[in-house]
Amino acid sequence: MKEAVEKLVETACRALSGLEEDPKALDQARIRFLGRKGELAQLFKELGKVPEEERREVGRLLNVAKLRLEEAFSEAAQRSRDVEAARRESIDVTVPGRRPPAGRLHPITQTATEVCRIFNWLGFETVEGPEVELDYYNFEALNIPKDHPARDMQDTFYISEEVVLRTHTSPIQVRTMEKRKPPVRVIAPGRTYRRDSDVTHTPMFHQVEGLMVGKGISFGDLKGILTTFVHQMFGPEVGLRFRPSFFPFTEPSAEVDIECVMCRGGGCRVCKGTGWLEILGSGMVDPEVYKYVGYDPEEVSGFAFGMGIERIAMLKFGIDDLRLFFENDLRFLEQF
Ligand code: 2NM
Repeated sequence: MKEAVEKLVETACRALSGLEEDPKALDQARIRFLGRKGELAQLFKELGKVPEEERREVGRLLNVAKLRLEEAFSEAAQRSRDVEAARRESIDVTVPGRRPPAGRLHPITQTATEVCRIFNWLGFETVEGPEVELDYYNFEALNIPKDHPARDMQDTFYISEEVVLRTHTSPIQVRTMEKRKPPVRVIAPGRTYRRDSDVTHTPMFHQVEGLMVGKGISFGDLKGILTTFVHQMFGPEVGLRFRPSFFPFTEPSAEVDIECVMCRGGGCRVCKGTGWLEILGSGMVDPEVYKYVGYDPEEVSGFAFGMGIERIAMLKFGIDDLRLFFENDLRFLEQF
């Protein structure tokens, strides 16, 4: 009897191998060995004929054999399902691939890049400079007098008596003029810093400034270049106006307003009912500045301008809160 049990397990295991390719044969083999009238059930029936003293031991062996066979068949059935699934699986090469998650440029970077792209197209070269700047380049050489409010500790981050965080990107233009002989045509983007923090001001913000100096450059050139810029940036239908202003480093100076991009000039909350939005400052470079950089004001003339990138980006994308640019909330940034 013991030999019969062992033999049954052996035969069943041998019969099983290779059957995963053939689910029907596997099912038949399961019925043959484990079925209600199968070979194992037959042996259980014969347990009654086993002599009393061996019956316990043979019974135990039969139960072990049953567990082993059930396990072997259940594993074979799983292998059979795996083979079937693998057979079914085929690759549709026409299905579009999954996109790997990709980052993007910050809206401020996008806007600064777009402004520079337009001026590059107009022949301006992009130049950069240090954010930690000498008082000389940030104020002195720009004709900003010692008692000017911009120089106040209240408005400027001082590193030391002579060193500041630049409050505008104009020092880049001064450094450029110092290094190069006219004609120069440059655009200077970058971070700028002022001790200011409220709903409409952040202590760090971005500017792009431009400079064009050479023989016979006039206020007409300033108007032409800035008009072309506005039409490229906001659309050819957008009107603009030049309004007299004052900067220590330009004379005459003008601020440029564009028709409100929200209400198209009709008057709304964004333009405070005026129909106009201020977008940049400009002017003819003051002869005083040329003295600092070794240019002869009798020989050359030129214009300069500056704009805040956050403001341009808010108008271009219709954003009403400056602080969104600095929170780095992906729900905001993913929209650009
Ligand atoms: C502005 C407005 C007007 C400006 C002037 C210069 C330099 F260096 F040539 F003198 N750079 N940038 C300038 C002129 C900047 O920003 C509102």
